[in-house]
Order: sequence, then C-alpha cells, then structure tokens
Amino acid sequence: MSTPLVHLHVEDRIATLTITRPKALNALNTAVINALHKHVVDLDGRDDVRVVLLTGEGEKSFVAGADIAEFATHNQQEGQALAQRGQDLLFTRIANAKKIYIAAINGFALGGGLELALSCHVRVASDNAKMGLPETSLGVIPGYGGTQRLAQCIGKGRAMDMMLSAKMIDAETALAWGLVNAVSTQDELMAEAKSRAKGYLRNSGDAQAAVIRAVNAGLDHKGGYDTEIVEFGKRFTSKEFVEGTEAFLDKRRPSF
Ligand code: DAK
Repeated sequence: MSTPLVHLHVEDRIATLTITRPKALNALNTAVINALHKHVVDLDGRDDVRVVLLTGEGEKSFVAGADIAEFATHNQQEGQALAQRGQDLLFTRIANAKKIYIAAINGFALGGGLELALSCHVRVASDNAKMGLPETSLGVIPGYGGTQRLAQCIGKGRAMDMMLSAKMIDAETALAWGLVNAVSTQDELMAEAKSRAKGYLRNSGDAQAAVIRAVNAGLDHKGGYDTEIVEFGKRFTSKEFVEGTEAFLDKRRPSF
C-alpha cells in the first residue's frame, strides 16, 4: 500500500519506504510525517516484514529537514505540541519499532532529516551525502530528538560542535565518527542497505527486537527528550527564530 508522499515496496521480508517530495528535497511536512507514521504502524503489524529501508527520492536529498515554510508560523504552545506529536508519532516510534530500520541516506540529511536517520537503528550513506543539524542557523533547536540521539551516536563533543556551528559533515567524516555504518556510491546505496538487511535476516527477529528495547531503555532517560520539547517550543517566542526562518524563505542571510 502506498500514499502519494511515501512509496512502499515489500520484497523478501524487506520493506522499502521512499519519501517522494524531491522538488522540496523531501522536506518533512505534516502530511509526510502522517504518511510515514501510518506506514510504520502498519509495518509493525506485518509478519512478512522484518527490516525496513527508509530513503528519499532522487539523487540529491534524503530529507533536507522539517518543512521550514510550515513550521515558521507556529507559536510556543504549537511548537511544543508539534515537537511532542512528531516525536510520538514518528521519531520515537521508529526508534522503538518492532522491525529493524535502516536509513539509506542518499544526499542531504539535515535537521529533521538527520533526526529521522538517527531514529533508525542503522544508517548507510551515499558518498555525496551531507549531514547536519543546522537548526541554530534558523534560531531554533532540533525538536525531533536530535539533541539526544546525535550526542548518543557520535559523542557530546562532536555533537555539540555540529549543533553550535550548524555546519554539515560529509559522508567520509560521518563514517569515521560512527554516524553512518557504511558509505557506498549513489548507484550502490540500496544494494548496500539490502545486503545489510539480508544479513540481519539470518538472526532471530525476537532477539533483535529485544536488543533494540534494551539499548533504548538504557539511553532514553526521558528527561532529555522532554527538555528538548520544552526548549523547542520556547524558540517560537524568539525574534531570532522569526528572522532565521524568514531569511531562509526570502533566500537571504539571517541577521542575528
Ligand atoms: N523546507 C522547505 N523547503 C525546502 C527545505 C526545507 N527544509 N529545504 C529545501 N527546500 C526547498 C527550497 O526552498 C527549494 O524550493 P524552491 O525554491 O525550488 O521552491 C527547493 O527545496 C530546492 O532547494 P534549494 O534551491 O535551496 O537547493 P540547493 O541545492 O541550492 O540547496 C540545501 C540545498 C539543502 C543546502 C538548501 O535547500 C537548504 O539549506 N535547505 C534547508 C536546510 C535546513 O535548514 N533545513 C531545516 C533544518 S531545521 C519542528 C520540529 C523539528 C524541526 C522543525 C519544526 N516542529 C515540531 C514544529 C526541525 C527543524 C529543521 O529541520
């Protein structure tokens, strides 16, 4: 089953979910988040699927972030509610899914896009991929678990530098830092992801689900995610946030 914004293909117990908004570099708007949520819930209930590959359409972008045009208009309560809703509906749900999720990062993975990849259990990237959490350049902060999961994945020092500088890193650096598990050419990316998925199929799905639960139980102390949600909501009262998002939409540098 497919929606127009997310395509689903299932073969040999491996599902592929492809976000299909390439003209907006697969930016996550509410409709895409809702469509992904529905697929994640459906896939969790399917006995014929063990591994899910998550990717974006096109050769340029996995997901270039949350849709800036959409989130620029929220107030504090709406921003906080949306961060909570997004974490509950999609990001935390993928992290705690019954299936193994592999992000196949085929280009830009920025902001909410990198947060989506970080929610997955494993990441592979094409050699043209660029990754970053550039939220502070817009006057906002990551709101979909990024402050927690990036630090858990690559360590506090590197994660702090990425978020404070808002800079992107390339695929080679991401591999060296453990942000991705493998890098391949763009042409071979899905084959690399499938080969990993097939390797996982050799082992016990019940045991793998238990590993995911145990790892998450240790890492999710909740306080960090809740703090992120509150702080994210507060950004919507900030003039710098208005300036940051308006500047992006006006295609100019923000003045902070
Ligand atoms: N949102 C909306 N549209 C986007 C977009 C985005 N994140 N990223 C790209 N696009 C659109 C561009 O506006 C452009 O549209 P048109 O002008 O053609 O209509 C089209 O995609 C192609 O982009 P560019 O022309 O900019 O392509 P370039 O190759 O020149 O540049 C780029 C590629 C990825 C470097 C650039 O597009 C870029 O800087 N994109 C924005 C990256 C970014 O800052 N992403 C957002 C990070 S902040 C929330 C929770 C979490 C968050 C937000 C809200 N709530 C709970 C409410 C998270 C926030 C973020 O993700």
